[in-house]
Parts: sequence; structure tokens; C-alpha cells
Amino acid sequence: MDMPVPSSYNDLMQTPTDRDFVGWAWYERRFRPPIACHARRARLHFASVHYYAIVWLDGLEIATHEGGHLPFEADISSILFQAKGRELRLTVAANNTLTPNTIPPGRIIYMNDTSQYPPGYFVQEVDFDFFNYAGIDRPVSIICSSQVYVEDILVTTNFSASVGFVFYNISIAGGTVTSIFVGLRDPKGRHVAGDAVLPDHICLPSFHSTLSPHGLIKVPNVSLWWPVGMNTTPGLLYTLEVLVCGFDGEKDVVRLQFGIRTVRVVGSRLLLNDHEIYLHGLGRHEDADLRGRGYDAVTMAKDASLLSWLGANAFRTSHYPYAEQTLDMADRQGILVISEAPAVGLVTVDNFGKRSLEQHMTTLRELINRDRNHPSVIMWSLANEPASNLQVAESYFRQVIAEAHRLDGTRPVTVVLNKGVSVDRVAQYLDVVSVNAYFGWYHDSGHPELIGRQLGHMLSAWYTKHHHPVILMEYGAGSVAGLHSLPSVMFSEEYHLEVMRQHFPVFDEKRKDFLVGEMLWNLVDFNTPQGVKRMAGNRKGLFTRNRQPKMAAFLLRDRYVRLNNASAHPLIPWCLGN
Ligand code: GCB
Repeated sequence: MDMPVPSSYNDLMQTPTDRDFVGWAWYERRFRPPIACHARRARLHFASVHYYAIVWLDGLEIATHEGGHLPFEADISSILFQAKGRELRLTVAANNTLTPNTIPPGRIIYMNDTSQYPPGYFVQEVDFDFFNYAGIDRPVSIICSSQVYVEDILVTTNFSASVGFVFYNISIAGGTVTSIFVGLRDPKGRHVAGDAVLPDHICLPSFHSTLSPHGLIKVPNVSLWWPVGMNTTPGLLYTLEVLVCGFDGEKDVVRLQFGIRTVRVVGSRLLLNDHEIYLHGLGRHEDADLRGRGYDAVTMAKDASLLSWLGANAFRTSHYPYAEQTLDMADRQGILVISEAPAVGLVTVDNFGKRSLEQHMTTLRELINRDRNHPSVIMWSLANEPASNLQVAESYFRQVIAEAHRLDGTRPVTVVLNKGVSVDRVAQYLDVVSVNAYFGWYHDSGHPELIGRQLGHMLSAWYTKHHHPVILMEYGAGSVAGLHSLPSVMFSEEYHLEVMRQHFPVFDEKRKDFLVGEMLWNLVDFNTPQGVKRMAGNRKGLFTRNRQPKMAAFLLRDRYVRLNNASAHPLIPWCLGN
């Protein structure tokens, strides 16, 4: 069938067997290479294929990749050169099978009782609460450049008084360069330091600039990057312009937008630009009716608009890396992001073996490499709800956390925990302790009056044991839009409100000491595997899957606008609303 790319194929199918298909899905199309790419460096770039991908061009295998949500590419210069503009056939095989050693893990269960099931019958089981959407779910593009090209740039930033520091490290591939020009533009587009990189710049083979591929640029009167709600313009971005010249006189120009800011954990506090910061945000999913997990600019813009309307200053990319366009949006809008590796559902001993560890590390490298220049990304979350009580989990996470620190010393690291504080073995290695807890929902269902006591006790217990800042990374309740009940019952909109309301006084109390974030679960209702606990998906959204508000959305908006107002005007904490 015709299949749009990007999209998840599942939601475009008409039979349950096709929607729930597990195995190889084949994509194929013919295309004429762009003339502009002829005799130049050409890379075929996949932003994400879920889960395992093999790619052929004209029948020649050019790439394999394991893991969804993260990019990979193949150099196709010589194939395009030989093709001389002739049509080419691109084939992609994508396999969504998850095993105990994939990240995330899953398992195939064969039902061998032929009195109950037909021969060969199997199901794929997962220990995570979202539909395992599959296919080429993000854009595919051809990147043309000169033979010598800028392969990567790493920017780290700091500041002292009014001077900003921009450290850059440029990796060049494809040959030797004759000269490099590096310049910096401020958020208004004015050239402020380094070389002026002009569009009509001509590369002269003999010319050598003074700048090397790594260095430091000082920025006087720096405009720091801030999130929303800080009484200053959020999301101010500088642009690093890099121009490299090859021997043949060809040039590659890359512009990287980034923000100048610092993140640190000091004692029980999270500091952004040396100011205490409190995250008030949401957990999310890349999920929308018909689109599945497929990248969709309209849904992305709508969700950004919902976050802004709510007054949220943060979100977590639960439970996998989101499209890069979403992080660009967060950079511009001034939303703090906790960027999460796709390690969710590591719950049994066989999810912590050597093969899992290797794949987790590979995924982590790809994630940090992709997202490290985004000012919005202030923390790495390495996993969601692993069995952190197991002995194997301790040595496993000690290694994963050490690797994250080695790869990026500029951001704190967390793992989102749900085991009890007395049995957990992982929090000791973290910079920030994140916990999920559903008091009044999964615990003491139907008893929101117990939330204050239980939540306060739990949060204090984590802090007392580890003396690290704590974030309540998930809490919430489900409601079916339009279902009302007084007195409230579970799944009514009133119950949803009640559960949230019971949390707020505890947050306000604990954030005086060690709580550095409250992250409601979830922005929008989302699709899950079918089961008796889910009524056509998970209903913990503030908005329906069509992005219309439930009553709970107004309650959270009222709180978040007040919180923004309080941090913008510390002397008049409650000057908005009643
Ligand atoms: C959790 C999970 C999240 C689920 C949520 C729920 O703890 O981290 O993926 O969707 O609970 O609603 O059950």
C-alpha cells in the first residue's frame, strides 16, 4: 500500500492483524538523485526507523541500524556519482520485534497449546505503557555538501558576570581542509565575534585563517538563555557559523543555534545560570490519532502551544528521544527538557545482561551526541522505572551513569525510579533523584484524602537517604473527558482534579527544602496496548488525544501561571488569580 514517510504504519491499517503486526515491514520507492548532489558528498539521513533497519540503494546494502528514535546515515556519494542522474531504487526493511536484550526490551511469547491457539500463534509482550508504533517514523533526507564537510560541532558554554564563554569543537570529515572560518552572531543576528562568514565567501586554496577547529569565543554583554517565567526574554539563541574550505575550492557552511547557559546541582538545589530553578511541567508522548509516533509538524506545533498555554516550563521526552524539531522548538520557546533514553521496561534479570548494556550504551552515545547542543536539554534521564531493586541493576546502572557523566560533564543525570526507597540500589549514583508515584490511583485507589500524608512521607524519605534534589517525575489520575460525578469517582473529571489538588500543598512545602520539580503525567491521552486497565488508551492526559481540554487542564494552568508569576516577581508571589 502507499505509505507516507514519515509516519507509523500501524494507524493506517484496517485490520487488527496489520495494525498489531510484528516482524519485517518493507518500504520501497524510486527517486532521481538531485542534480545539486552530483559529484559532491551525499549522505542519506534517517531521523528514526523503529526498531531495526536495513537499507539498500539499488540493491546494495548501505546501512543497518538498531534502535528507534535516533538518527543514522550512509554515505551514498559514489552510488550517486555512478548513477549520473539515473533513477535509483531505495529499499528499507524495518523490524519492530523487541527481545529481552533490545532497548526497550520486549518478548515474543509462542502460544503452543493448539487446543486454544492456531499453530505458530505468538504475541509480543512489552513492559511499557504505550503502543509499540513502528516504521519510518521521522523524515528521510539527502544531505549534499562539499567533499570535505563539517561532520559535527560540540558547543559548551559558561559565563562570568556579563561575559559569556563559548567553547567549540568542530569535527571535519571527508578530507583535509585548507581553511576554517568560525564566527558568532547574537540573538538579533548581529556579528559579534570571530570571522564574518558571508554567503558569497570564496574559498582560495592558498588562504589560511587563524582559527583552528576548536577554541573559545568570548561574548561581552552576554544575553543568557532562560526558560519561560523568569521575567526576561526566554529562548535567546546565538548562532555559530562555520565555513570550511576544501582543496578544490569547495566550501561547506554550517550554522548551529545554541544558548549560553549553565546547569548545576548544588546541595539540594538545581541551578540554571546560578539561579534556583523549579521545574513545573509534564510527561508526554509523541502520539496523535492517525499519526502514531510519526513526526508531524502540526501536532508538534499544537503541543508546543498547549505547553505555552499551560504555563509549563518543562517537559520530559518520556520514554524515548523526541524528534529534533521538538527540541529546536523548546530551545526557541524556552522550555526545559529532560531528555530520556528509550530504556523503559527493564524489569527482569534478563534485561540487564551484557547485550542489553551494550545496546543501552550505544543508544546513550547516539542520544547525547544528537542532543548535547540544545540549551533546553538540562538533564539526561537514562531509564524509566527499571527494576532498581535487583542486584544486577546496580552494577548495570553504575556503568551507564558513569558513561553519561563521561560523555557530558555539563548536565546532571537521573533515572526515573518507582521501587521503594528502602529497596532501591540506583539512586546513590544519581545527581537528581526522580520518582514516579500514583497515590490515590494505583495506591489506595479511590482515596485521595491519603495523598498528602503518603506523598510527603515518600518525598522526604528519598531526600533523607540521598541528600540529592528530588523531582516527582510522574503523578496523576485518569479521566474520561465528559464523565462527571459528585462525589467524585475514579475516571471522572472531578476525581482527576481532586488527585491533583491534594498534591499541590505538599509540593509547596517540599520545594522549600529539596523538591526541584513536579511533572504531571500526562499532557495528552495516548495510545497503549489493549488491556483491562486501559479504556482505548491511557486517559491521564489533561487534553484528549484530539487536544481538547479536560477540567484538569484549567486547574494545572492556574497553578503553573502562578508559579511562573512567582518566579518572575519573587516579592509578590501570588499576584495572579485568586
Ligand atoms: C508509569 C509509567 C508511564 C505510564 C504511567 C501510567 O509509571 O512511567 O509510562 O503511562 O505510569 O499511567 O500508568
